[in-house]
Amino acid sequence: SLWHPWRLPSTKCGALGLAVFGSLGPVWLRAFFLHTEHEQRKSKTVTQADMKVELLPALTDNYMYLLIDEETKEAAIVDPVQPQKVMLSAAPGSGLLLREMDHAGGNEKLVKMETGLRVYGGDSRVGALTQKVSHLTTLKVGSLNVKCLCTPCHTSGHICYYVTKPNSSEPPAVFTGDTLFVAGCGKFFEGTPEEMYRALIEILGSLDPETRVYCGHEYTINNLKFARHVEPNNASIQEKLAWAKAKYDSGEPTIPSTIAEEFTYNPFMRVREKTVQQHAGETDPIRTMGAIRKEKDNFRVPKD
Ligand SMILES: N[C@@H](CCC(=O)N[C@@H](CS)C(=O)NCC(=O)O)C(=O)O
Ligand SMILES: *[C@@H]1O[C@H](CO)[C@@H](O)[C@H](O)[C@H]1NC(C)=O
Ligand SMILES: *[C@@H]1O[C@H](CO)[C@@H](O)[C@H](O)[C@H]1NC(C)=O
Ligand SMILES: [Zn+2]
Repeated sequence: SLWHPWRLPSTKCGALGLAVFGSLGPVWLRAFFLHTEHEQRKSKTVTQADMKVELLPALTDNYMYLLIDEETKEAAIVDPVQPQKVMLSAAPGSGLLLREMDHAGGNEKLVKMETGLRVYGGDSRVGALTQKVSHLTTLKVGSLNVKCLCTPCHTSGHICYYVTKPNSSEPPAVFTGDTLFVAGCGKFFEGTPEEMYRALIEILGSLDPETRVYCGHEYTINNLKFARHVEPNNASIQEKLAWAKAKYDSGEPTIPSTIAEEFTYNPFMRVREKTVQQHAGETDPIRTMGAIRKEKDNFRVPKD
């Protein structure tokens, strides 16, 4: 093929993607994550028949992702917040393709490393952006289809990336950056409760319920403590919190979850439930969204 897109969803500044586009034709790179010693947080690989997702913890609580199409070995990097942890090397005629990117700043570094690297995103503020995408723009990573979903609110140009393999019986994946977290959502830095309602309930909430959710930060425990505060009697929340604490204690990621699961414990996905509305003192889902976000902004997370 003429070019190899690597796309990345990103967190803070909208989503990003990368492709390698050599001036003399496609440049194939081998991409891998550098696993440094004594890392507190473990990496993880989720392998399906048709796609592989590698999670690499970065900074304090971020995640970077490598999305690999098993059929063609093309890949994309999502949210390369710490580009120095993504290794790219020329791999003529072979192997893994790599792409890399970061929480904005990393993009410039990568593009400097590899001229021709393409960066996709929904926001002109994204560093080294080479192609701006919009709602329902489709991209390909090898044989995988990627659909861009505009979910403005945390930032006005935020994009989530929904990845499917045509005719596959395996679940899709969605990279949700700082829009949807496990059991939580991003702060409304540049948006409104209406926008987050549209993002979480109407857009992400209508994806295949089995879709794997890969988010931008490991905030699961704190999010579940807030969820428990909102719905103290909900067993789904208690169970997930106990599970998340066990994962945390062994240094393992709590990612991915699924869209269906999020509807059982994420208060921001549950704003249509009476229990959540009653906690907020509201009867309207969008007003409930605004009220619980405001409450979480000031929530003091209990020790346990
Ligand atoms: N450092 C704080 C929050 C940092 C923060 O504001 N993170 C942004 C994403 S870059 C956010 O949207 N957090 C969601 C929240 O706190 O509920 C934490 O660990 O919870
Ligand atoms: C998916 O399956 C349909 C019918 O089985 C076929 O026509 C189509 O070409 C397939 N698409 C891909 C991308 O394999
Ligand atoms: C807890 O959440 C579940 C969804 O997992 C819901 O069906 C149930 O009604 C909730 N329980 C309470 C007590 O709110
Ligand atoms: Zn963030």
